[in-house]
Amino acid sequence: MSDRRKFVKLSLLSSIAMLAGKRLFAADIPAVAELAVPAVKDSPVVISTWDFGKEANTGAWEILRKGGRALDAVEIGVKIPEADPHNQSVGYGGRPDRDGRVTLDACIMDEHSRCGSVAALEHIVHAISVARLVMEKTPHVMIVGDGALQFALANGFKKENLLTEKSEKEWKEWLKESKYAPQKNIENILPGGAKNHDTIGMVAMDKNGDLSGACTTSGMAYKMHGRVGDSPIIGAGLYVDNEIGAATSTGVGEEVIRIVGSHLVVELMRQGLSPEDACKKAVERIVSRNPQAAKDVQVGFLALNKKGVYGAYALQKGFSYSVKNGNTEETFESKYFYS
Ligand code: SD4
Repeated sequence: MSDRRKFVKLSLLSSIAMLAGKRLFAADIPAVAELAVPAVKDSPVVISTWDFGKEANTGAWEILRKGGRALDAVEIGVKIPEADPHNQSVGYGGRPDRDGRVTLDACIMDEHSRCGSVAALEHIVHAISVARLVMEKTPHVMIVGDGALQFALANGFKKENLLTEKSEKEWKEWLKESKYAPQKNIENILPGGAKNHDTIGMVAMDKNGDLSGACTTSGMAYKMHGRVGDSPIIGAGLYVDNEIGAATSTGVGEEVIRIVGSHLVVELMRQGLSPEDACKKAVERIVSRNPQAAKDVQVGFLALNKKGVYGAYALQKGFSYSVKNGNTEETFESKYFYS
């Protein structure tokens, strides 16, 4: 752990102790999972996948710092990369499937275990907001494909072309070989060597100590039409249990779905593991179940517990995550399994 990170962790633990009315000495610091404080009231925090999570966190923080709800924060936060045409893995500008169609997957979950999801949604920039409406306005959890589009249009969303010139050009280049070949930590090497990650997964805790999460993506570039990854699947790409913590994932969704990854991470935290250790165990589960595939792809988990402690772990080097709270705004490199 870097000195900076140790310092942040120590500051966080000191704040927890202060909130609990105790003075903290280095020798007294218990293992994070043993802390007896139920939630860090007044200490909001937001964490999200990858370096571009930093910008999304800034949006979320605007809600959190004013005492707003984590659910609103994560929705506002992930809408930033969704609207960014330069981000070619989320929302507008996302890379298409192999038929040249941009299809989006997204889900959202709140502190009451309410959740909503859309998959294979076309023509709507803010898939996350459609997912939230599924949660709030329907008796269902998940709506896919044409049904999701119809639902969005009926609720006032605008139909748009999400395929930008840049993404279209790259897709046409890809068509020359038409090779769907997930690569280590990159998932697909694109013409010109550009990287093809990634999804934004975000989890946050608000002033009241309540947790929510959101996850949104255009999925794996050049996937088969109709392919759905982990990101919109509650329990796979995202899970929130307001008593315990929240987790989200990124990388090759098929590997995450097989172990119902984010739910597994939360359940491991319930058993007392720290967020980082829970993420590590989930990664190890992927390796033990499918060692052949695990060697050649990237999966990263990110988790936040009810005490405001966060952590991550990935299969391969290269997974980063961004954190924002009252003390810090930083991007960290995750630890990883294959050195
Ligand atoms: C998916 N997990 O569709 C997403 C994509 C992703 O790195 O995160 N790529 O499988």
